[in-house]
Amino acid sequence: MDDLFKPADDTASRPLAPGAAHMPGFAAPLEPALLAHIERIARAAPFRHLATPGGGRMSVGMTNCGDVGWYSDAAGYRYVETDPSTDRPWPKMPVMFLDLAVSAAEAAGYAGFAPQGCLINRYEPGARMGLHQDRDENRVDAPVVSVSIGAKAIFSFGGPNRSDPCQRVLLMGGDVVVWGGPSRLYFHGVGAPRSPGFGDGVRYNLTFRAVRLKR
Ligand code: MD3
Ligand code: FE
Repeated sequence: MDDLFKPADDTASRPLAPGAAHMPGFAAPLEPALLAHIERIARAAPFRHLATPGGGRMSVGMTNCGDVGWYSDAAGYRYVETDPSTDRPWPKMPVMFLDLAVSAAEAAGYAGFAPQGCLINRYEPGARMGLHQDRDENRVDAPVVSVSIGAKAIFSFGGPNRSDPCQRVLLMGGDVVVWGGPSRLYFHGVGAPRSPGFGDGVRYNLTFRAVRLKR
């Protein structure tokens, strides 16, 4: 039981919810390189504001890299192997992205994570993501690894039911969150509070996902 007397460690992972871990600063040294990859990926597969099945337009700009990418239009939410805007495969997932996701998952207790896709979200000032579940992966056995880059944001997460009370956590650039196990289908969202300190600067979020395509 060595762990009992370990000193507090600011870089340690914190349990957020059952099966979920917040790892403050886990990716901080990589932020500039991650940003350079994002900019390169976006030249081949530009950020776009996807249409929702209900006729809305997402305020978050999105693109993907890897073998599968998340997409939404009037036909619904799904993963696709080619970018519908270019009919070309999504840009290859950088080795640095994959290494980061796999090592974060392993540090959180999910050995063997093998994501096929990375959704890249871009939050410009005022962008937000309403409360939702990540269900389109068709793989509740694998975690989602989330990497925050750039501006900070308030992240809200509740429980398995939309009406469950929400907790809030401040995510900074360089933070990683791994969501798996019982928390994998928890409702969550990203707010854009109007208070000072929020809404200036662009935030990116990478989410790494293991996906089983519905054919
Ligand atoms: C909680 N993106 O793209 S992932 C998304 O900051 C999304 O852009 C967030 O939610 C963002 O779908 C960060 C956070 C996340 C992902 C999966 C979860 C939180 C989760 C699964 C269960 C509970
Ligand atoms: Fe989500």
